[in-house]
Amino acid sequence: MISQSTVVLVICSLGSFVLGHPGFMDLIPNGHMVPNPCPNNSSYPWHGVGHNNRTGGGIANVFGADFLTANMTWTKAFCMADSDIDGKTNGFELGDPDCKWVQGGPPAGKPFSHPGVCEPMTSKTCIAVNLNIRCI
Ligand SMILES: *[C@@H]1O[C@H](CO)[C@@H](O)[C@H](O)[C@H]1NC(C)=O
Ligand SMILES: *[C@@H]1O[C@H](CO)[C@@H](O)[C@H](O)[C@H]1NC(C)=O
Ligand SMILES: *[C@@H]1O[C@H](CO)[C@@H](O)[C@H](O)[C@H]1NC(C)=O
Ligand SMILES: *[C@@H]1O[C@H](CO)[C@@H](O)[C@H](O)[C@H]1NC(C)=O
Ligand SMILES: [Ca+2]
Repeated sequence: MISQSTVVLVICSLGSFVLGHPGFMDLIPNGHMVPNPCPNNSSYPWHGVGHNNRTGGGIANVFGADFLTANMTWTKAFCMADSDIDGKTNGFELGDPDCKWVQGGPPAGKPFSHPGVCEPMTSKTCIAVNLNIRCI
């Protein structure tokens, strides 16, 4: 028999979903220090990398959706993709431009920008891509 607390635990685990979760941040290069491209609170990293606001929760952003498609694995294809269609690959934005990073190892460089928020945010293309992004 499945206890009520087990059910609650499972639901909570599903609720934490994509990349707001410390475990998920370890699955991408520089996952704990992705820069916040928003004008307000720009000194706080965007810990919910796969989400629409920097603290995470809710539905996935474009990068979070691609992360799920890649089975939460930093594959060459996922690294080379440009999830937020701002002309920079996910690997470039996260400091792994040559897609060499292996989980647990040091990334080639520092994170450059956000792979799930099209930048510059004020450009016409980006405003359309970033419709669900919330600056907080
Ligand atoms: C961030 O997004 C989540 C999911 O939509 C929401 O629950 C949370 O309230 C948002 N945070 C803020 C500060 O708006
Ligand atoms: C993800 O896993 C599914 C099911 O095992 C598999 O069919 C699919 O090819 C995998 N995708 C990638 C990108 O590895
Ligand atoms: C954060 O900045 C965005 C974009 O300038 C603005 O729309 C939003 O209202 C700001 N949020 C807060 C809480 O100041
Ligand atoms: C900045 O973040 C802090 C801490 O999360 C929050 O209390 C504050 O309201 C935020 N300010 C803006 C302008 O979003
Ligand atoms: Ca990009």
